[in-house]
Amino acid sequence: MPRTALRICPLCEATCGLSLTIEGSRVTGARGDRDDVFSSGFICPKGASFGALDADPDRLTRPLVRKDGQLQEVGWDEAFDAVAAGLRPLVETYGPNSVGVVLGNPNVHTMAGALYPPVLLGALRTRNLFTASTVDQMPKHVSSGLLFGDANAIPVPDLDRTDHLLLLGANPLESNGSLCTAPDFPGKLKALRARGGTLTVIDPRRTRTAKLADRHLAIRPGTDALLLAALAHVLYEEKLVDVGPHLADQVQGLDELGDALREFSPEAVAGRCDIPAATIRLLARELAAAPTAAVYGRVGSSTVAFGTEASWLVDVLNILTGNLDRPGGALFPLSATAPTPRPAGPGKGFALGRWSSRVSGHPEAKGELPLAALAEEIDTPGEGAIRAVIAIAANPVLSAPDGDRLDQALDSLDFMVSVDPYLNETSRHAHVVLPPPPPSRSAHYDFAFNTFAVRNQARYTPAAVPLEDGQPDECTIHARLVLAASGQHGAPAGAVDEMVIGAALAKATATPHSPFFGADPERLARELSGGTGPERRLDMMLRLGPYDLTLDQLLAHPHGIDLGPLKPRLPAILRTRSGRIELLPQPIADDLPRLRRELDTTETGLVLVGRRHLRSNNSWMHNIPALTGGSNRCTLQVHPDDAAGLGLEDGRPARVRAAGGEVVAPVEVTDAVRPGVVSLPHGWGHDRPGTRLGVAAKDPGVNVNQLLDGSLLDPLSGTAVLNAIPVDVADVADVADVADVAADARVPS
Ligand SMILES: Nc1nc2c(c(=O)[nH]1)N[C@H]1C(S)=C(S)[C@@H](COP(=O)(O)OP(=O)(O)OC[C@H]3O[C@@H](n4cnc5c(=O)[nH]c(N)nc54)[C@H](O)[C@@H]3O)O[C@H]1N2
Ligand SMILES: Nc1nc2c(c(=O)[nH]1)N[C@H]1C(S)=C(S)[C@@H](COP(=O)(O)OP(=O)(O)OC[C@H]3O[C@@H](n4cnc5c(=O)[nH]c(N)nc54)[C@H](O)[C@@H]3O)O[C@H]1N2
Ligand code: SF4
Ligand SMILES: [Mo]
Repeated sequence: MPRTALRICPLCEATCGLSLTIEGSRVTGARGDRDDVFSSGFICPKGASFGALDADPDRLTRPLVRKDGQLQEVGWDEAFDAVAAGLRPLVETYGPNSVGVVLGNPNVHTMAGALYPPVLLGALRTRNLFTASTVDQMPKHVSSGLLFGDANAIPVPDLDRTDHLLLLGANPLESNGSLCTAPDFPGKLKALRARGGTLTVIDPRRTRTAKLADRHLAIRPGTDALLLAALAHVLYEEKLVDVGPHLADQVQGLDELGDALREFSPEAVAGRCDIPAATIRLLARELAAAPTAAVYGRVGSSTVAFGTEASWLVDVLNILTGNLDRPGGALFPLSATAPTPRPAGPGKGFALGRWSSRVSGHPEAKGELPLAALAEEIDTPGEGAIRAVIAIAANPVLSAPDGDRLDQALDSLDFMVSVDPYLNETSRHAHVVLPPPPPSRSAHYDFAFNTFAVRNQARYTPAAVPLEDGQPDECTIHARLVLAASGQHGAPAGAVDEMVIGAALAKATATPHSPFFGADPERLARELSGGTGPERRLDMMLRLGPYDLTLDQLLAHPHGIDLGPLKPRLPAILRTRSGRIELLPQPIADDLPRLRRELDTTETGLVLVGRRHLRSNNSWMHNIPALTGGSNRCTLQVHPDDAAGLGLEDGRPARVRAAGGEVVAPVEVTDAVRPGVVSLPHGWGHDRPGTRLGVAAKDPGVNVNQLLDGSLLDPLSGTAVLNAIPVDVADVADVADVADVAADARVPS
């Protein structure tokens, strides 16, 4: 008899509730859970393919250990023996920095990824931490750190209540939203328009989101910071700045900011952005006049040379129009596992560049070094070089700049361990691969995404299908990895959770504003409920959190507990040294001359931008037949005028060349991209030997990130520039040595 079980979808940031149909141990269907307090039944094609993804026959089911050069299946004890034997001598001989830790995107989609990497890093004490943030949202962390003193305090647009949304470099109709967790983002945008609100989309491509908007402006890629600076300029010039009574005492630097933006008039930026000055003025006036409004920018305004400036200006505009921290504007969510807010007052502030990378001297941001610098930190010999890598849910060979160099660098390591369900472009280099079970067999709670959710709520779904005999869940894998990496190999996995619980409760009971101040930590530990270590930790975090919830309450409400719409949270959220919002932070002021120089740039050559497809997710969903094919293809989109000018034809292969290399991809002529811009999606290039991705390898596509050499970064955040890349494009017939180019670029036959 089929049964049903609930499972929060881990496949994108929208965190929809799914209702799975299960026959035996197999997921045979997935529907939206209509009773889910947050998603109310919404589902997308990826969620609907949960069963196929869960049962992908290419998923690894047993650990692999390299023996005589070959990866071979072994038992779990042997795998962890190999991890300890591989890592410990390197740490002991060369020190903690000889181990690089690489954390990829799915860590924010698993409980294990939230609960254990911090413990691993605490135990290892390496400064060589690289994550997907530096190919994604690090500019936002840096701007929040500087403005609010807390890199994780990221305001989200109040989608359900706003009257006006200015959206830059995001395509939620395909991505389903990011740093703004909102199941049915498309429906929320339609509802905004239906209630008379205004949606403006700034994107060099006419995306599905742009088609839904009142107004679409096809900006020249890489120039959002200029546009936003001009919007702020108009607010000052036309005396439209009004931070509102709620922020009046909380903002410092208003006058200084006005001075700093003086040169960025609409007339000065119009040519560069390719948006008329009159339109920019209109946008600014509308933003100021709207009863409530929110400015929201994502990947296309983040992974660019001025990513931190643009991210900062997004919030600056929300502040200048009085929309920060008020309903309908941009608000800070309060998740159920956030520590109880401390009383308002000055904090430690946010520091950048407390250390630097060894080879290029890139400053750290939020304790991380740029993922773009991982290859050079491995392949540049000398004291402090990385000799071992722990990669968890990461595929940087495809997601980071210059995959070929990284491919070779990873191959040269003394030791590498991957926690990954697939043998793919990155994990194929590992000496040990530790595969987590499929998602139906993992419990789920969204520690990360609930801090970006447009409505406060808490939902927990236990594993829908029991684990197979002997298969550890991903939390246990992480815990054993922590022990093996830190010289405690052989200790019981549960010891890690109990250690964390002990430390957290000791701290809480000694913290005056904690609800547990003065209590006995050992008694509190005994009172925690939950059948596993991670459940006990979740229970503890809920109890220590702002809503006084417990795991048992979540279990009693399988469709979730609604905690209401977002509420104002200032000033308690501020951790700046001044205790106020620091509108013009020094590192940004120091970087503004670089943005001013951009006003004089006249470069108008062809540039490349990325794109996402609804039925895809970064580099790891090309192996599911239901999610591939159709329009989900690795094509080079080119505007008809450019195609004509360059002699490109729809369907024919074109060679794209840039600083880091070249690739050959089929041309798709479409006026959805603006002239002067071409677009390739990322996460493709599944044709390297030694992988086990049978479906993906049949239509491998090319790795767009091979076009990058890793040297182009947003300097404040260390984030790789992935959009607005200068390229040249030619029909392959026009390229001198076609055969060589084709072989290099591994054109699909
Ligand atoms: N050119 C260009 N490059 C980009 C981007 C772009 O827009 N343009 N986007 C960037 C962005 S925003 C991001 S976030 C990065 C993403 O890049 P990565 O962080 O490398 O993430 P993915 O490509 O999603 O690869 C995820 C890996 O995790 C594995 N995995 C999947 N599920 C699980 C699980 O449950 N547990 C574990 N342990 N592993 C799992 C997959 O098999 C895969 O190996 O790519 C970036 N790269
Ligand atoms: N279906 C699907 N969903 C996903 C993912 C996926 O791969 N597929 N990945 C997930 C991840 S890791 C993330 S971070 C989120 C990202 O979610 P989004 O930020 O919504 O990402 P994209 O869909 O890449 O949208 C970026 C948009 O920026 C535009 N753009 C490029 N350059 C510029 C520029 O200079 N200025 C402006 N204004 N726009 C520009 C691009 O044309 C593109 O439409 O999506 C998540 N959800
Ligand atoms: S929108 Fe995201 S969370 Fe919702 S079903 Fe689709 S992939 Fe899953
Ligand atoms: Mo991302």
